[in-house]
Amino acid sequence: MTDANAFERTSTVPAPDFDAIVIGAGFAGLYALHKLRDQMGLRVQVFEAGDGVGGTWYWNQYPGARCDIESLHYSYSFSAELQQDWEWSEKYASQPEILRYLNHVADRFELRKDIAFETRVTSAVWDEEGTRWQVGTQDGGTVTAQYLISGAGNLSVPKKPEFDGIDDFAGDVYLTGKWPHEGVDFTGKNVAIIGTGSSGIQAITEIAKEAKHLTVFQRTPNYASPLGNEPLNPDRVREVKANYPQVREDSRNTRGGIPYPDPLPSALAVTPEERRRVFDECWSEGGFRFFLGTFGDILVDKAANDTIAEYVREQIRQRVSDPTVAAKLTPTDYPYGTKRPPYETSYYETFNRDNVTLVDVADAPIVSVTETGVRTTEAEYDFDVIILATGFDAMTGPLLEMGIVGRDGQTLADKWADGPHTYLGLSVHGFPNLFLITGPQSPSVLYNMPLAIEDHVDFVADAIETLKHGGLDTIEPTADAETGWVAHANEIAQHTLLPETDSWWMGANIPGKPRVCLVYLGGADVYRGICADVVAKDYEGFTLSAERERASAQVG
Ligand code: NA7
Repeated sequence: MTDANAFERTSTVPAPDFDAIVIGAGFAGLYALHKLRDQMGLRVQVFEAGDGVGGTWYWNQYPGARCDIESLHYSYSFSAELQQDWEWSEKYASQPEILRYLNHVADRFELRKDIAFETRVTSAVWDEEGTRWQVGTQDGGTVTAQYLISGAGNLSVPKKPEFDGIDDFAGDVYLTGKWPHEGVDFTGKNVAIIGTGSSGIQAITEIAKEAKHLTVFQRTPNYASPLGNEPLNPDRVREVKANYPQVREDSRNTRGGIPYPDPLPSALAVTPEERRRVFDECWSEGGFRFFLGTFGDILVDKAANDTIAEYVREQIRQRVSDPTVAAKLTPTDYPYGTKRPPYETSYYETFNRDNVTLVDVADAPIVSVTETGVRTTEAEYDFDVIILATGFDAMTGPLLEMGIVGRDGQTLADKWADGPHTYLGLSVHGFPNLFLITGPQSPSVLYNMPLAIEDHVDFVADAIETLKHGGLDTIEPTADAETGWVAHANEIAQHTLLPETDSWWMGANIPGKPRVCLVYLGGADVYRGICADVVAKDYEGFTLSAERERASAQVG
């Protein structure tokens, strides 16, 4: 049963083609389709640019790709049966295993039939009279829907290669974020990789084992800490599965959506011995424990941050045999955790291998790619293969690529010319019935993504249900609510150490991109409380109205 039929009986304006169009078939799009179609009876169409489901995990098939939140937590919670049935093999699942999981979800909930694959959305224009979105796709088609839900992802538009001459290179060029699905054989090859963020660090460790020689071009060293991956302990799996509802609730009540104990308040309030004990414990636990679990002031107090930064530096120096290489790999000029921390497995030891060379391009930048390799201001290098692990136009990139146009012909690109303006990181004034799943200025990438996604999709579903029950058809944040949210998100960011560091969190990895914190830093638990309060106060900050009814009354 859909509300379209009911609408047709009372209106002279024909119903839109769909109740909702969902963009993307990754974690967000798959759950949005299931929720809206199977639990609410809406007519939903998903558009997906790839030829399979998986989103991030479909595109990022580079060697070494894996999640860095424990698989038992980095998974959907919406189906008790699914979370009981699915068996993860490792503490942190590899990309192929996560992709298998998402394919299983697509099959299990019969999602594929409503997904148009290899169909990229190229325009989405709000039709004021029809009170609907007109969505155009690459193949020239146009369909309409009352609601437009972006599940296009936060890290789905790779940064454009910014090296002159890259098209002249005679060998092969690969982007980690658009890796060939048939894989790449590096045996006997002279390989270059540019970039040492999370993707680069994962790829370097694996490719070094296969390539004849691997040259790593590093502009900024990172504070990587151990992932601590291992086969999943069956006792641990049994324990989590026996308590999953509680585990999920506990997760949602933490800052990052992972059920780790709270950090101690301050690194400066304990003795150096106690501090080291805490760092040692979290370092050996692995993964996000080290970022989230030590002390509550490391991201707000430079002196506190210095203690954890120095701890990581010490670890790097111990693990890299050549002191000159160790020094290059050691970050010194920005605080720990102000770039998204990567997690590693033998990354630093990789630089002890004879077939790996580190080239520091901070002082001698890459000038161009030549026919045979890479030229820096100091030297020329020859390669068979160049890999770009240079990151993404994160958070806003995917949304600004889709040609979204709201009321009065205003483009999202114009509206966001100085950075994103959202309410709750989920909606935009002037763009009614548009929902951004894990959009900019929501906790998004700092909240365990599958849970962040479920929360947002559930919020959207409740909002649609509320409209339906009230005989209403549009929801849009007020200009004031949006201004207030942007100010609130920015104010929280200003109280942290993040704004000073060049990172993709700040939009500072893309030349010309406005420097604004793209992530809500108040914590997932706080954010969830705010959203619940908004709903409890009858969608405070939103205007809910019956625009289509008004339009058809005018037509009539
Ligand atoms: P990141 O974290 O943005 O890392 C990109 C890396 O590429 C980083 O080391 C950059 O150095 C480097 N880079 C980018 N452009 C250049 C140029 N022009 N020259 C040299 N080096 C360059 O992207 P990832 O894909 O690794 O990770 C993204 C997220 O995916 C990650 O944070 C997780 O959330 C999952 P820079 O630091 O800018 O000096």
